[in-house]
Amino acid sequence: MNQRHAPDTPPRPATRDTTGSPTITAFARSPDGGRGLARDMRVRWALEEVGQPYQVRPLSFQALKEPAYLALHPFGQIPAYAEGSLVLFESGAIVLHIAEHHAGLLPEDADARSRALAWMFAALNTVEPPIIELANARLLEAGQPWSRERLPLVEGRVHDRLAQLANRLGQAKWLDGDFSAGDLLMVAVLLRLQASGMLDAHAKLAAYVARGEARPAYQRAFAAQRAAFEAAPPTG
Ligand SMILES: N[C@@H](CCC(=O)N[C@@H](CS)C(=O)NCC(=O)O)C(=O)O
Repeated sequence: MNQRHAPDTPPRPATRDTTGSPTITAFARSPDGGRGLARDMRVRWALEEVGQPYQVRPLSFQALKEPAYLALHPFGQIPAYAEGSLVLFESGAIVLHIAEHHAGLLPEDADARSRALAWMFAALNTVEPPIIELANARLLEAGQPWSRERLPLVEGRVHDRLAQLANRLGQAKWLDGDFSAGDLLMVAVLLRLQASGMLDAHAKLAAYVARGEARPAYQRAFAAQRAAFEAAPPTG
């Protein structure tokens, strides 16, 4: 998908972009080393699924905390999304906005649509929190005297959640019928576990994630964020 990289300044919500395409914010150089784990990736993926061209405004960590950006994103994080006079933050809200305005990510049938929304919430509210807790336990709490003792508890909570999800998925390809925004967010969340090897204990989920990654739209989004990482000069 065509992208233009704009300078290190936040999107201007009151200014309609002359290309008419939305702008998303992303790390100028992602701390994940271009592995596609930052939350701009799920928005890029959704935009690619629906065939909507977009622009990326890369930002430094410092720029995220400046007042101009905080006016757009109250928590000083990526991604933010600007489209005409609309500015959104929270990756889930942005993916929902994209899914509501384009065909392909939410079913037509009202009940099926509600179930897809339930899976979007489940990905972000029920599955992602224990995964983030595990990342925090491993990275931020590693030096604490109690961290070794606590880690198995945190890992256990992740495994419990994965087992429940694998059980519900069963032999199905996607969570509820055709691929939806619920699957997109769920796969994006589960990908955060890939390097840990924890998905290997849940073969159905590992295969589910691989199906998500194999989608051409995912591949295009991944390549775009990877190219951005590789083009960015190293910091520090
Ligand atoms: N719930 C938010 C979380 C956003 C978030 O945590 N973004 C991270 C990158 S993946 C970030 O900007 N971290 C930098 C910081 O918090 O200073 C969302 O889904 O958009």
